[in-house]
Amino acid sequence: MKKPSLFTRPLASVALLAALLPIAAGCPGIIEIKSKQAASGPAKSTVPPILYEDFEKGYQQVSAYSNADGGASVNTGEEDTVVHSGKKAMHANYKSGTGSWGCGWGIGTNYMPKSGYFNARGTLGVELWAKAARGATFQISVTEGKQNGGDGEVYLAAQGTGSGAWKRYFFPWDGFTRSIYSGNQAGDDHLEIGSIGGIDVQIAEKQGDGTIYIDDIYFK
Ligand SMILES: [Ca+2]
Repeated sequence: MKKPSLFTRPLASVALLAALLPIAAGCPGIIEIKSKQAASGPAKSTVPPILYEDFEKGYQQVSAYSNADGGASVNTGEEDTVVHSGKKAMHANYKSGTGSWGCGWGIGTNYMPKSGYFNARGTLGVELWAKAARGATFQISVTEGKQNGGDGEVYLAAQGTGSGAWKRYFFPWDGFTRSIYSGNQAGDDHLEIGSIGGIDVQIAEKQGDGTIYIDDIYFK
C-alpha cells in the first residue's frame, strides 16, 4: 500500500507552501487551495486527535447498501470479541457478490458534536484500525456536512488492503477524491475538512465473502 505522500514529497515544496500560507490567508482570493488541505498545510497535525468512533458506547449503523442483483449483502453490528482496544469494535459480514459493485455501510458516531459535523481542520487525515482478510480490500469515504463550508460532497480514500491481522490505516486528506456516484454533484469540488458529517465503508465486488472488523477511528 502507498505510504502517506507527505513523507515522500520534497521538503522544499512543503517549506515553500508553508511560507506562502500566511500570504494566502492574508489575501483571500489570490491563491485558491482546493482539496489539498494536508498538502498545503503543516506536515504535522496542529490539533489533538479527534475521536470519530471507538464503539465503546455501542455501534450505530446509519445505512447499509448492497448490490442484491450481484448477490452482495452486508450485515453489520457491535463486536465484543475481536476488538483492537477497549471492549468493543464493529464488524461487517459481507458477500461482495459478482455485480458491478459490492456493498457498503455508514458508520454512525456517538461523538457527533452538537453542530452536526466534525471540524477536522488541523488534522492530516483519517486513522482507523481494521482487521480484514489478507488481500481483501475496503474503501472509506467521508461525507461533508452542509455547514461551515461543507456542501454535501462525498470523498473517497484510497483502498485499504487487509493483512489478516489488526492493522493501522491512515488515509491522508490529500489522497481523497470526490465521488462521482454519490453526494452533491454540483458542489465546489473541494473537500472541506471543517465539515465532516459521516464516514462510510465500501467493499468492492468480486472478492468473495468475509468479515471486516473496524475500531478506533480518529481524525489525526
Ligand atoms: Ca465541498
